[in-house]
Amino acid sequence: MTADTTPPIATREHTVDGFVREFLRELNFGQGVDLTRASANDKYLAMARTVRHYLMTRWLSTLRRQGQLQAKSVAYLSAEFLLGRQLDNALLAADLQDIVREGLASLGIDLDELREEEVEPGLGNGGLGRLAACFIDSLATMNVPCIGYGIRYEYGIFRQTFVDGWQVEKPDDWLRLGSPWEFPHPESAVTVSFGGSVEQYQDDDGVVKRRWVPGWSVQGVPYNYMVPGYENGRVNTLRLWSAQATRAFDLQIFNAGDYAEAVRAQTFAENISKVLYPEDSTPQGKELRLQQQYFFVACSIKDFVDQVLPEDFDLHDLPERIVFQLNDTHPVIAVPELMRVLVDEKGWDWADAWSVTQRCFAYTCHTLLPEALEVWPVDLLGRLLPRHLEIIYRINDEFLAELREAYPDDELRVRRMSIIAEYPVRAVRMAYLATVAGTKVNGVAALHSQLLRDKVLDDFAGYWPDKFTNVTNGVTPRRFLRLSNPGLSTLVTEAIGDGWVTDLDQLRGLEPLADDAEFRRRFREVKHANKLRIADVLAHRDGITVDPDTMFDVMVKRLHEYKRQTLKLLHIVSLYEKVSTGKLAIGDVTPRTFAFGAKAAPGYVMAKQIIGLINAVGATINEDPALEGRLRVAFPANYNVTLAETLIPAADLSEQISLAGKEASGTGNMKFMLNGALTIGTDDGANVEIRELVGDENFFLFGLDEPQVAELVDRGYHPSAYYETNVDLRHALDLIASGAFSGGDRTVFEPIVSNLLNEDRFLALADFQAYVDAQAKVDAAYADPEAWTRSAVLNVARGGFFSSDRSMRDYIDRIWHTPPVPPA
Ligand code: T68
Repeated sequence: MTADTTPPIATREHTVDGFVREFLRELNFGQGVDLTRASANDKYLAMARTVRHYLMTRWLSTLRRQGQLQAKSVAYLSAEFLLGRQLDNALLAADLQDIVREGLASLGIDLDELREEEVEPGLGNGGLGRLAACFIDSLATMNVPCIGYGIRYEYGIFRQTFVDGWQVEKPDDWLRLGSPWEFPHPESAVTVSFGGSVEQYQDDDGVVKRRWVPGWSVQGVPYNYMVPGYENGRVNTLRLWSAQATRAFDLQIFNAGDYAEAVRAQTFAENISKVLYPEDSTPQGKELRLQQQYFFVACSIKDFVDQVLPEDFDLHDLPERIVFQLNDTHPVIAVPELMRVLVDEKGWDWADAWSVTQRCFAYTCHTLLPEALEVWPVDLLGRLLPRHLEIIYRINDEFLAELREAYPDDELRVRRMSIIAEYPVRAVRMAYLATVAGTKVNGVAALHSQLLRDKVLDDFAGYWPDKFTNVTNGVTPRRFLRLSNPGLSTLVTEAIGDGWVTDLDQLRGLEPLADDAEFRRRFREVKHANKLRIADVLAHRDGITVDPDTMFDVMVKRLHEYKRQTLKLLHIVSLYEKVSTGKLAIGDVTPRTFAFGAKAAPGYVMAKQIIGLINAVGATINEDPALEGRLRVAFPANYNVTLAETLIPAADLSEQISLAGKEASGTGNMKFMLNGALTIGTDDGANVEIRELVGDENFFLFGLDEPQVAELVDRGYHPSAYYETNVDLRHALDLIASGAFSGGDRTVFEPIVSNLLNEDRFLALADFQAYVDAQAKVDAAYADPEAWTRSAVLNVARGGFFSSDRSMRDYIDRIWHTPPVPPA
């Protein structure tokens, strides 16, 4: 018998007493306070650290096993991970919810109160960042090796406040009270360089080569986060990088006696990971942003090659060991970086390096808006990353040569496909670089992928038809059903067992219950309880009162013209106008609470105007005694993941009303469906698939479809024609223009009105009547609670497809080919 030399890993006692002992130890020895003097934050931190201990054994053994097996992994490269609060998810994964609640209660502490202490890490703007968080949750739950790589922003997405109804941004200093979920590893810091120049030299064999002589460097310090699978013993890793000044840099300047300059240099370096750019879908082309992008991918590649892989690993086998998934174009500079590492640092020849690189990357596109496709002017890129620009030029030269062979008589096409744009300035088109370098390119919903192939990247799809694929987005059922909607979770589990938590297709088992009156009664009871819950949150968090006996009509998403919050607003204003002029009896209005949640990018003037208008209309309606109990607008500030978790389960109606052909997918739409809301929506993004699954009779479709939009725009769109011919629309717009919502001042919202009348890029006026008609159908349907509930139950039952576990299966089958690795 050979002795087992593997060192043991500590475990924890899964009992109430065991937990209490650990908790008190953390409180006393970790926080340095005793229970009687502990603040809520002390208790929260101690509890969080105790909970993470319970996941530690699994984390260490996951890492150990991966070290032994060297199984193929996914490296998910994303500038954003919008994680949301961590505590509940950790409790769920470790199956500790009851133990912790009971243990804390025995000490006179209420778990729910401590949960409120957690500040969510808002390290993302919206859908793209939240998708990344759902994906890593699913991979851990499905036992797939994955490492998430991103940036540890010191300030996440800004905290939104309203002053007189206008958005005012406040910094999100989420780290202020301590961050118990992260594990810093300064000893594993890596160095990343920028600037300088490229020089020619001869290697030992006399071959002329080029190499980068950088101008300055920073350090990337890794902070590790646990990504626990659901009750499966696996804990994957999310590694976020924080920028710091290099010690060498510091010392040099310190030694030169310039203390102030040394401190300035330090601040300069730390700026790189200081703040998340709050622009969603509109890249600004700022130098600091490119610094962030290069910073985190260079850290990640270095980390993977030098620290994760075993020392003797042959990099020719890299494509068998890793796939770098590019979450949009933000990490695409990783492509020339890997080439630089292989060619310049490892001394490979170009063709070998390109062959390996091409097999290591895959690219997900998240947009259709032309203005959202990132391009970097060559001036800027060449100044910051001169060697990378050379490498990009060479990739492009070889690609264009290949194209000229394929299309000898079509130089126009060759130029269209160039990675380098010539106009308005010479610039690198990052989406093209990603498409050329990736094994696969995917869109995020069926319609989106189709439009990518047919419109945005049509030349590429013609050249490489097999490169293009679709993976429809999904959301994690752990966070967005099991945790966020305990009432519905319990009801579902009682009906079909709890297998749905990891196999969401099992929700199909609920279909027959849509016809069961008792089940429907209980379903309504849950919805009502969820409304009471959000009413309580809104009262305490925002001082907003809402009536749980009204229909909850909810539109939550980033404020963007293409998403058409204005269309929703026109509907509300029109209703208000009709009631206040007596054209519509208040008794005939379905009582509704219109809930909004939306942040506008700080520099997006029109979006901020629209926020002002929503609040102004809301104030007018909410103050009107005639509308009391009938119409109400609730616009809580600072919509974030935490608020979503209570608001979505309370919704009756989900607003998904973007102009067809503009929303890549949407994921909020899926969360609403799974929580039993009916959708009013256009034929856009994943709405198309939602409607196919749930059936026309359980979905309120309206508006132009994508081909109709294209045709109308081609013909020449004139919004004023709709204003002139549609009385209701005219009255609504006139009411806004009259100053009725701005104390009589006609100038305040004039830009919105004139934009709609003269430009209306997203065809809100064209879809207005169809939208109002669909809302009338909503009213009629809601008037029959039994039929409505039946539809709501069917929405839940048919929503299983939208689990991010399914998305992950699709990525694995179509792109990654990374089999699961079950625990030992
Ligand atoms: C969203 N994109 C899509 N972008 O709009 C949405 N952009 O349809 C889709 O469901 C979601 O991605 C997930 O695929 C974004 O969220 C950004 O947040 C973003 C951030 C920085 C720069 C550009």
